[in-house]
Parts: sequence; C-alpha cells; structure tokens
Amino acid sequence: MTEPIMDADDAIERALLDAELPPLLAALATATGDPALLPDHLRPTTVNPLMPQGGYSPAQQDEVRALALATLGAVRDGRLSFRQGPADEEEMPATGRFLAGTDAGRYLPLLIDEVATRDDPAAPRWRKERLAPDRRFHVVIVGAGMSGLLAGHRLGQAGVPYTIVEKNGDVGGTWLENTYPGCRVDVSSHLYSYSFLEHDDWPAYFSTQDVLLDYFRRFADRTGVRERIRFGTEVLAAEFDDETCAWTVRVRTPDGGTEILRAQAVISAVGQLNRPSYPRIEGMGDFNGPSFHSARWEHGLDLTGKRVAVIGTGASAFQFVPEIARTAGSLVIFQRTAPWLGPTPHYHAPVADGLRWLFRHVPGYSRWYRFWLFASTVEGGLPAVEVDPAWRDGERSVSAPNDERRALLTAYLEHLFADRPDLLRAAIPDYPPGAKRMLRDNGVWAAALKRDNVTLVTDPISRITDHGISTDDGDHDADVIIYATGFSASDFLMPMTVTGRNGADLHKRWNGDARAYLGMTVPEFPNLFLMYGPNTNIVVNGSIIFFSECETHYILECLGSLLRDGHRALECREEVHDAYNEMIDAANRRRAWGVSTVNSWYKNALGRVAQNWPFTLMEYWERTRVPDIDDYHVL
Ligand code: N01
Repeated sequence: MTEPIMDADDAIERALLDAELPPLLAALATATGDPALLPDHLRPTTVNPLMPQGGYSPAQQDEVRALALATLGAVRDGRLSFRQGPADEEEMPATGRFLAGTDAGRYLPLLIDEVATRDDPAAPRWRKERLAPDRRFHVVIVGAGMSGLLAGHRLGQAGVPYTIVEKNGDVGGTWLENTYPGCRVDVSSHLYSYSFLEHDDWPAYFSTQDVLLDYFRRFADRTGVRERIRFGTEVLAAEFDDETCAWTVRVRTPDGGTEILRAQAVISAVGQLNRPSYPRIEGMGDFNGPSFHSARWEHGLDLTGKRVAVIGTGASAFQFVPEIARTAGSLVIFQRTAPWLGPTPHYHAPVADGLRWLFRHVPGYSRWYRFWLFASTVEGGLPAVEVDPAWRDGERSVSAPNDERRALLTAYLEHLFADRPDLLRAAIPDYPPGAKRMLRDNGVWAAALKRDNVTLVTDPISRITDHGISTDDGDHDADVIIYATGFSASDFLMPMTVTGRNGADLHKRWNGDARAYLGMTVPEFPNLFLMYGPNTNIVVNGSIIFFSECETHYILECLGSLLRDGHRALECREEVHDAYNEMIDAANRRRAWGVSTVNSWYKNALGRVAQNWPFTLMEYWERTRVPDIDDYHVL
C-alpha cells in the first residue's frame, strides 16, 4: 500500500539521492499517466548493472531528480494525484521500451509479465470446476521449498486438489536446511521473489536466509498452501499404473509407518541442491572430534577458540568463513579450486533508507525496479561465457569477451590481495570465468583470509586422521571439521524409486545421466513433472524463481489441457525429448562450463552438463508459454 507523502522537499531530495533513477521515471510516468516524464533525452543508454543509473551523465541524473522532486512535491501539495487502481497496460510497452532500449522489443512480453500492472498475470486462467467438475484429479507435489509451494499455490488457484509431501518439519527447502552463519542469497532480493508477490520492503539488497525463510513461511500461510502439506513425511516410491493412468505414491509417515497416496499427476519439486555431498577422503571415520556438513550446521557447537578445519571454498564456505573466523581460535581452509569473485560492494548492505522511502511512496516503483533488474539479467553474463571455437586458450578463457572478463576479475583480485602475494597466487583461478559459479564479493573473504588466525591450504588433502587433516606439506590439527563440500546435484530425485509405464525405472533409465524435456517431462513417465529438473539451473543470468514460475505455468497448462480435452495423461515423445537434449548438450558444449575441465557440480559423473540451462531466460519463457500437445503421446 502506497503511503501518503507528508515530507518536506529537503527530505524528498535526500531520498532521491538513493534512488535508482531510470525505473523511478518509469514509475512516476505510470503513476501520473504523464508521458512527458519519459523524455527522449532521458532514455537510459544501458541496462548493464556495472554502469550506474543506466549510463546517465551527472547532469541527466540531476535533471531526473529535479523532475521527480517536482512530481512528488505536486502530489504532496494536492496539485497532482497518483492514479488509483492498476496502471494502464497499453502504456507498458512504451514505458518498457523507454527503460530497456529498442532491443527490448522481443523481451517486452516477458518483461511486462514480470512487472505486470495486474496483480498476477501468470495465475492460471482456468478452474477445474469449469473444465471437468466431476473428474477425480489429485496432484501430489514432492517438496515444500520455493518451487513446491508455488506449484501448490497455482493448483489451488485452479481449484485442483493437491497434497504436498515434505520430509522436513517446515516449509522453505534449501532456506530451511541451510542455516550456516552468513547464509544469504546472491541474487537481488527484488528478483529472488515471486513475480506476483514482491516485497516492497526488503531489508537488504541480497536477502539473508532468515528473511527468505520468513518470506516462504508467510507465503505458505497466506495462500493456505501450508494446510495441504504433510510435514515429516518422505516419498519412498512413486509408481504409475498403466491401466488407470494414475500414480501410487508410497510415503514414510512421521511415526515411521508407510502410507499410500493416489494421484493423477506427480510434481517433483525436490530441487538440485538438497542432498549434502561428502567427499571420499581416506580416514574420514577416524577423526576424534565433531564434524558436520555446512547444510547441517551444528548450532549447539560453540566454535569460539576452537581449531576449525574447513574443506571447500564454494559459495557456502565463502559465506560462513568470514563469520566464524572472528571467533575461532584458528581456521584452516582447504582449497582445491579457487573461486572467481564478482565485485559487489553492496552485497551485505541494507537497502538505502531513501530507496525504501521511495518504494513506500511511489506507486509501482518496486515493480519497475524489479523490471530494471530483470532487464539486466535476461541475458546477464551469457555473452561473456560463450565459447569462440577459434579461441585457443580454453583453460584460461573461452573467447575475447571472456578474456576481458578474466582481466577485470584478475585486476580485482590483485587489488584485494595487493599486500599478500602468497594469497594472490592461490586466489587467481586457473579456469575461465563462468566455468563455475562466480561468488559475489564485498571484500570480506579476502579480509578473513588475511587474518592472523586463518590459513589457506592449497596442497591436496591426503587423509584425515584422528586429530586433523594431513596434506603433503604436513599435519593440520583440528578440533572440528566442517565439510563445505556442496551437494549431490547430479542425483536427481534420489533416493525415491520412480516407476513409469510398463515398469520403467527412472533411475535405470537415467543411469546417472538425468535428462528431461524442458527439464520437466520424461518419456515413459506420463504425468510426472519435474521442477528445477535437469538443465534448468542458471549460472550467469537471472533468478531460479523465474524458472519455477515458468515451470508451474507450463505444468498447469498441461493439466488444464488434460482436463479440458478429457484425456488422462501426457507422455513426452522419445524423439522430442532426444532432439531437445541434443540441442541442450550442443549449446552447453559452447559455454565456459561445458568446455572447461575444472571440477564443478554442473557436470555429472559422465562429464555431461546435466544441470545448466545454456540459453537466455527469454528462451525458456517462450518455450514454456504454451505446451505443444504434439510433443506428447496423449493417453
Ligand atoms: O558447494 P560447491 P556449495 N577435497 O559444490 C570442495 C548454491 N549456493 O555448497 O571446486 C577438497 O560449490 C570443492 O572443490 P572443487 C550455489 O548455486 C548459493 O559451496 O570441486 N575439496 C568446492 O570448493 C552454489 O554453486 C549460495 O575443486 C573438496 C566445495 O568443496 C551451490 O549452492 C550459497 C572436495 C564445494 O563447493 C553449491 O555451493 C551457497 C575434496 N574431496 C550455495 N570435495 C548463495 O546464494 C569437494 N570439495 C550465495
């Protein structure tokens, strides 16, 4: 709800110093209906987040602030009023084009969906009681994380009965399980949120774990989804019955018993990063002290004054090491592969007071702000990770733009470690930018590594002993070992047994190499839909919540078509699935993560990239708008 403006000019002027100016103009033009607020000479020249304020010159920034002050002052003084109700959808393309440039033409439908003037344009446009009121159609969703909650909400909106089965005692998935100190998301808060439920008042530019968990909890409560969740219940097996075209889902109940649920469709929303991965290191069982995985943080264990060993330097370690380094007696970090660091000075910053004031007082500003962020991530860093086949330095960089990126990021590391050549040598990655997840950095990692009580070890671990960790250069005694060794991302849908048509076994079919059509459907497994399934992870562009929204839209469209046409099930055609996967594989081979030989969770044991989506967000959005029923056998 927008608050009335009561503040004096000088307070508004101060708030405007914190404004992101291009989307502010868009919001003011939309709220007042005055196109004069979008003059040609104030069109931003870029949406690149590395170029502040859309490339405005200082004079242009002053002009925008003056325009905004005049408009907000006029509203305060009653000489102008903001329009009531939703903004005019017809104006959206022009405003979107003003912000995102003429190239935005292709992206406009997607961008408008993201910043829609209507409350929730992506809500299903059908209801079961209209399409098939008497038909029994129940859906089982596995997992109550961000994706499962969304799927439940959408089914509820369509009037389709559903049950969510969740092994944990609460919602939130990864944001419930990962509670290590310093845990936060590395995608902007205004993007890492449902498009229809943005949060005007995010406390930080990048939300912390507790804030996100609270967001998903409140979503589950507010939408009524929580009432449909069976907590403490784990799916053991799901089996498709060829005769009835229905699924039998066997679950373990909280009391240890088993129960059968029946469903016409099953949606797996278990995610890719839900099963901690422990390394295989000789002697792991010999260690005398406590040890735990970063996703199973032992909060009861006080690390103050302890000798702590951390294995791994991925996104998780990167966040908790600076936190625990402050109190640990000593901290030894075992690094196998150095991460690239993306400079993000405001990574830990609270959202500036002025920006928050503007979100509260300018109707639609937070939406246009989201649009602005979104426009910059539609392609994101993709152009810089595309492989140039003529480029000959594959393990350093994969193209001229990638090499430029490498030079910029190396310069950043040189700046961070200027006073510590020993750490600098260890910090410069020997693989191309984009081959692994780049980590957002505001300098706290380097500061932690430079502490007197912290040691970075790059010698390979040879074994774990009863009193610590040994490498070729000696023994490192430890009281506690923390495994920051990531997740078994390739083990999609493990450890469930999933049996499809004619007794087909999903894990046998995959044989460690999971594939699906659009990441969602698999031949021989009718009416089984996967969310955050194979090849739907993004490395350098966008927010994974966007993918979940595309997936729920597509799944709901499929289910709607079944109900409308009186069919029982959809089964992906083998040839459609295969052609799609060939296309995905070919594209992934032309990305930095596909050609580099560096370790990463993006490849399965066979070396295939089974996790990543190699294209733009637009491409996934387009492919998931309207299911082509010819892609499926209709049962
Ligand atoms: O896991 P990882 P993570 N000996 O797999 C090392 C998301 N996430 O939990 O690089 C020694 O990235 C391994 O070494 P190497 C995000 O998508 C997001 O940190 O394989 N070391 C690596 O350093 C992220 O990408 C956020 O050579 C061993 C580390 O362990 C994904 O989750 C925060 C080893 C594992 O890193 C996973 O991140 C956290 C061994 N035997 C997570 N085995 C944010 O939003 C493994 N390693 C910020």
